[in-house]
Amino acid sequence: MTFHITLVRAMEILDSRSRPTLSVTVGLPGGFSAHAAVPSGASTGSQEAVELRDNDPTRYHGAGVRRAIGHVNGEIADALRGRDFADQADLDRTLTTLDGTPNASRLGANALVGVSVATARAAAAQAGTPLWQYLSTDDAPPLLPVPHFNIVNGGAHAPNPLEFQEFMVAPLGARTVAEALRAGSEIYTCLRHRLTVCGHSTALGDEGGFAPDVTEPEYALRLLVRAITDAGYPTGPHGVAIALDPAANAFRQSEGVYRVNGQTLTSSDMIARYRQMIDDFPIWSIEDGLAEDDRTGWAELTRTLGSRIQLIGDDIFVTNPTLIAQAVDDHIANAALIKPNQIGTVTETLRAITVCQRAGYAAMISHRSGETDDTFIADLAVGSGCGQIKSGAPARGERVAKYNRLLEIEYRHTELPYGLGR
Ligand code: 2PG
Ligand code: MG
Repeated sequence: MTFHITLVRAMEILDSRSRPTLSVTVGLPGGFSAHAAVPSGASTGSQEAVELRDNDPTRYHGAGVRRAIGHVNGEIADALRGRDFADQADLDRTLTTLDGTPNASRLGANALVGVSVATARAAAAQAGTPLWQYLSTDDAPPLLPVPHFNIVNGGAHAPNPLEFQEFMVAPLGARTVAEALRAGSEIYTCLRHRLTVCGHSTALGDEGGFAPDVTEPEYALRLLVRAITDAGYPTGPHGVAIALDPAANAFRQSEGVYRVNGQTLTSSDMIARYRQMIDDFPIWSIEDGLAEDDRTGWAELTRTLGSRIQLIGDDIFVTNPTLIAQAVDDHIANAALIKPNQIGTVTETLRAITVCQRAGYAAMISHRSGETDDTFIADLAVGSGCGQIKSGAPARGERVAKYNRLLEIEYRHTELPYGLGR
């Protein structure tokens, strides 16, 4: 699918946390132009591709992105405009070669991913292909993914004392995206009611989930189970299951030592705690249960719980195909979180998913805690056939935009199956 680029342009816009980010426009002949807006994380892995910020304290407290924008409008536009590309991989190779660093630190991963995603969208439009189809590979057939709704927020995403970052509900038993969204919304509403009844705040965290002033993760899990049953859904693999992202980097004290709810815990203590949680609650997936530098703990976690639940690596893998392949060799985790801006281009993102699929690892497509109304990850989830997506609560425009895009794809392409696909 060859294409010729006529226009590359970026401007500074705001994300959902009121921080600047890039909106990139790419134009192709025949009036085919498309935009992409770039997300931004708060709980980041140390090996993520570099998000370029201006660090100019006189604008946006240093968070401006004019340097990255300058790179798009200058060096990147000069290299791409007027050129033909054989396909997305060709374009992305040009971008990473131009940057010349292993972690996109010269031009900025925020600059590269914006150009890469906007080009994918424009090229798909020019070819008359839905974006999800443009992104599909030979490794898995397209599939409508199971949404994971983050309805209780803690950690780096909320000012409450809860160390665990994300408590998600996943309607595994739903038959369609529409059914799953309805379940997520009804449970969210029941949780709001339950929090009010219990005297907790219904303030929201960065991903639209509630951020009650609770500290004990088990207490939050009890609230979730109550909300699921209040909404009339069975819990578990045939109903609504729970997925956690403790994001353990953030409550790691030192290597292999963690602090949760006032207790100091070793990696083995954490694993025992997770095992008890799995026994007591309908948990089907845990992401970043241990910190990225705790590889011994991760191996033990995988040996102990890997046959019972999904164990996702986020901060430890940062969507990096090489790091995922290394983890497969080391028997660490059995799934990876996939965030395009952690690695920098669409092609590298697809490669990370392919590494997972060929190794028998699952993959979950993910938003960032700082988001825009961009819906690229919905198409990526469908096209890659990975069967799972998380985009925050079933509330707040920037979260719901992705879920609504899934609904639209489902409505237009009734032939697409829904589910985990495994
Ligand atoms: C995570 C993400 C998204 P952030 O840890 O999985 O939920 O958070 O974007 O802050 O890294
Ligand atoms: Mg995470």
